[in-house]
Amino acid sequence: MKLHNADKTCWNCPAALLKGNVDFRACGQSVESIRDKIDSQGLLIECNRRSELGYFEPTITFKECPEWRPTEYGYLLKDMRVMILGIDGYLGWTLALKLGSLGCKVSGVDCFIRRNAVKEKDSHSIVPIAPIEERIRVAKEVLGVDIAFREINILDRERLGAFMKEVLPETIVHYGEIPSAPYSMVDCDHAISVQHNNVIGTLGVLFLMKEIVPEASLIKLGTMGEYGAPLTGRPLFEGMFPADAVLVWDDREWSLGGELTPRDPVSFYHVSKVQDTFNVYEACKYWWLRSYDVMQGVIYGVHTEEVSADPRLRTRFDVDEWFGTVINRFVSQAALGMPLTIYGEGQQIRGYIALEDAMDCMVRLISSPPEPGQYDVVNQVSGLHKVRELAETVAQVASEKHGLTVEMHRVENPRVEADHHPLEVISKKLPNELGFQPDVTLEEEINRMLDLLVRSDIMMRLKKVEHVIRPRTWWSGDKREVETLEAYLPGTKNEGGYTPTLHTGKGDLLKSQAEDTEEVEFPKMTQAIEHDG
Ligand code: USQ
Repeated sequence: MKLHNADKTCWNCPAALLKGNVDFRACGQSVESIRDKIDSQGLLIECNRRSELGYFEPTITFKECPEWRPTEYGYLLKDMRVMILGIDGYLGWTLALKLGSLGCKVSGVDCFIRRNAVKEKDSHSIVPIAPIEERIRVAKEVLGVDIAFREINILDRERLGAFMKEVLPETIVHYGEIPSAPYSMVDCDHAISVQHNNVIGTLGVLFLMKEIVPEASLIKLGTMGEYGAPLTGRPLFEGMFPADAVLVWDDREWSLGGELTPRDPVSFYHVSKVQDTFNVYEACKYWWLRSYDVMQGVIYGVHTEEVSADPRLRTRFDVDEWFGTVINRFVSQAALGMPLTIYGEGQQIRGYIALEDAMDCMVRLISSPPEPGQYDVVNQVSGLHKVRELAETVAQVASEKHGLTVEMHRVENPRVEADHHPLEVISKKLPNELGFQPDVTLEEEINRMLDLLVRSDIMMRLKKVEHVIRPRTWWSGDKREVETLEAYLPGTKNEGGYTPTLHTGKGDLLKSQAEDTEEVEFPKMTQAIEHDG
């Protein structure tokens, strides 16, 4: 199988020093006009990894370049220096271990906002996590992975900038945000702290990248929640309208191709992500930074090969009303014997993705940097589900695999969100352009979570946070526990109704793979570890 990024060239490589000859970041020209110029006059660059090449044309492909090596995620730059902002979090830690195992040079910062905000809720990670120094030590011991860590708040630009200068990252993964809709709706102070940390933090990162590592790519975590769920049923494209989209009004017609699509966020937290979108988009335009903005579906699960390799390597797992995402919460409610809290009618549809699949997507994005000046968006989802259906699936797995009896509670919805609504999502770039195929089924991951949660030591930790699971944070500002509207047993409701559509273009993917049968051998994981250590 041909790897998805085999034909990308120096043009996409963070080691290419484009500014050596033409500083087109400052010239205000479009990518197209620059490309024309390159085609007609030629463009010479330097490579900061292969100085022996001197000045040359940026036409060497990843497949041809010895600095890029094949992996199951595509060609990956050898020893790629990746900095993770928010490395102590649910996603940051998991990705650090995966990248380290693949031979990347991983660095990261965190200021433990997440640990502290969960404490504020009188909760803790259900899966115990050690202090970061200990986690890093175990990562070295078990996986042979080195992680360079600094305790830095991303708002502290001086210290973050100094660390960037020291590491010179070739990719920056930005997970360093406060990731909770309910937390941002607690009161004015919480809303301000979420927006300040997320929006101002990201803006500062963009300025630092411009100054210190303009060739690095920024993989920025957004959320599918930026789009909302338009009641018209308009498809949720990947950030921008496709070339053939048109606006028709008053007997006239305009192309919408390439314009950012409308956003309709569902909390002050989601608004912070929308604001980030615009700031990142502008930075790519003004300074030729390059970024993938990742519109991730609601994440769930506990497993990747690396975090499951040793109990001390596990990532955090939250189930409280602020930081627990819905599937993780339902599974823990089932394990505890608590009724599952379905908000409102439970007909809300969202995009979801398992932790392991999300990490797979991230490695692919890291391995395939955008071009200078390119702002691109991917919708990172593997399935669309109604909340009520999720509850049914959790109940089914809990009963069949663990003999648990589960009860459903439809409760008052503390949020302001549409209940019955259509949803059509486009998610084609990851499968078609980056070779991603989801590997984890909902049932499989629910089962893995239950296996972990029913262990006596974990169950003890879960029981301690029982009192913070049922929601009491209302979008109205009220603070009172939601009331049950209806209690019922799984399998007793007639589902039916609207079926959402997820366009992945898998058919196209299978076709293009069938056409290209080149064989590639992947280096073994242990080789990568040896290489790193
Ligand atoms: N819901 C229930 N019962 C619950 C919890 C949630 O019915 O006990 C419903 C909500 O009303 C909502 C849906 O489930 O319609 C999803 O809720 P969620 O809290 O799992 O996800 P959401 O708020 O949409 O976004 C969440 C976090 C946000 C984070 C995002 C992570 O609030 O902080 O960024 O998931 S990501 O996975 O990247 O989208």
